[in-house]
Amino acid sequence: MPIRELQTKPYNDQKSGTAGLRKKVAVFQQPHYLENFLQSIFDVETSLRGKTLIIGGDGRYYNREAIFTAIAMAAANGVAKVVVGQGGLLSTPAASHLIRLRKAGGGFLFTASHNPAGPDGDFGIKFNVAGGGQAPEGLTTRIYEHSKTIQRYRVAEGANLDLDRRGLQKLEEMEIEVVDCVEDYSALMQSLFDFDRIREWIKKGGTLRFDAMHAVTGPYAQRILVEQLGAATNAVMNATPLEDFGGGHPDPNLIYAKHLVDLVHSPASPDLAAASDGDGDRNMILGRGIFISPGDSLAMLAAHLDKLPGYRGGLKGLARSMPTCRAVDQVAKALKVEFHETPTGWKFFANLFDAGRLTLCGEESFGTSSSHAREKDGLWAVLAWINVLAVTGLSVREIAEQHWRRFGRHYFARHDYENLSTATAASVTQALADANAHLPGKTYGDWTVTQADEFSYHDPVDGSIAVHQGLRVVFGDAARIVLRLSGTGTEGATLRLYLERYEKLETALGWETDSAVAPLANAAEQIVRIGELTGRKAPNVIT
Ligand code: G16
Repeated sequence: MPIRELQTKPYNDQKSGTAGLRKKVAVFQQPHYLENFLQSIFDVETSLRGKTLIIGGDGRYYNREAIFTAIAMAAANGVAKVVVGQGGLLSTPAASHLIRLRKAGGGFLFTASHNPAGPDGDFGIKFNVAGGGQAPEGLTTRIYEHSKTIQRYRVAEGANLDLDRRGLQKLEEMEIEVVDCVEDYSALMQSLFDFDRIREWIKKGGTLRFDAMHAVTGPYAQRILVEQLGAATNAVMNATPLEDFGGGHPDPNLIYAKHLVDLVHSPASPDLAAASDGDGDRNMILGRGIFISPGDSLAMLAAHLDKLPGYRGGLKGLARSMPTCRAVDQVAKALKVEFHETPTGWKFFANLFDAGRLTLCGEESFGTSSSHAREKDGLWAVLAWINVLAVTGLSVREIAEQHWRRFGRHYFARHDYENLSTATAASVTQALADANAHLPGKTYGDWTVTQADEFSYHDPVDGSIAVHQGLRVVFGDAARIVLRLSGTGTEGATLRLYLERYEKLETALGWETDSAVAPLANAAEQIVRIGELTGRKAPNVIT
């Protein structure tokens, strides 16, 4: 099996977004497209030579082909060992954990997250570095620059690998270990949560429903929730990962997991219902008759985390991405712990974790996680909630209501305008950027603008600065409007408008989110004129 050096030409479009390179499957299927990107990584991140590389994916269409290519290229580029999930499966948090556990030089995670899969769907790759987190911006920029000049790539030809057989295989000088995708991750969860207490809670009648949405978390949820914790066999739905995710859209939110919303509003509701996404890093939490928004989930977990075994030492710090509602800020203040507001993108939390300044963080895009990994972790959040229910003996609704009475309530909604032309999307952000200087002091309904600017982030650990991280119009603590461009879409541009309203009045705590944020949506329209500039009457998706 010779190692060959093959000629290639650059594609010039391999710039990583919020979480790696995401494109239509057909784009990845172009000759040498994947090879170019992988070779760019090997050429730039030379420290992978002689190290272990973790490889896995969410099981979507093209996963296996991509993994074979990545392994053959790793062998030709001096990687000492590849650890790959059986069948090519590894959830994103499990892969992040394996990178840390095996002290690997990095990992390739083949996923386009919650984006639909199949021949006409999306594919993607995240490159995670030693330490388990996503490659920082400086590194992805260097990889992109290199990909624009690449002329050749290296590959070991004629490999005959079996991804379904656990154990050791060899390719050239490189060792390949196929591992059970759940085992190490489940051991980590057992070290963080009180499995005995949860088992007892389930035995006494606590009920669960977890939707794996035919994506990667099926085997994880089946093993942990059903086999290890004793949940009923029907507690895990859609547990078999499929190449097209069963034709569904594994984005755990009020639109794509509406059946769970309907379930919790029916007499058949379990005590806790939850879902995760394509690669297992997102989560949605529901209780009987109630949906817990991601910002609330973060704040509520922060308030209860020290009751869970892995966190008894207390919290080192809390953080959220800028557009995420400010509920957790209140908890940080009450607990007197360090607090950080970062740009969108999980990679910004990694430095804080590594520096020991962060224990728990989250994002409005249904992401929550802790210092146990360097990625957000869907099943972790679900287990944390179950553990909180088991320890407190309260229901999801009781926990939420108790929290709102103590801290007040942040109503939050995100309006997405998808598939706009780049020029149209830019005209909207420009309109707000132009208006910003004149906004402070202006009044909209009950609210007066106290600050209007573009968010930039100064990393307190390495001193790097990230600019252009979203526009915000702040009405003191009472409300906020945020506008930014998505970095994960694969078709046209997506604008996200985030609306947040804070109420402390007891009478206001049971409002419907839609009506609570409606006056803010009107204010946003007056300020930014999205309808007029995009020609859209309404957003495509509201979550
Ligand atoms: C990725 C990132 C997240 C980010 C999300 C939304 O999530 O890992 O940190 O919050 O994208 O990004 P955007 O608003 O730019 O579309 P995932 O689950 O898609 O990997």
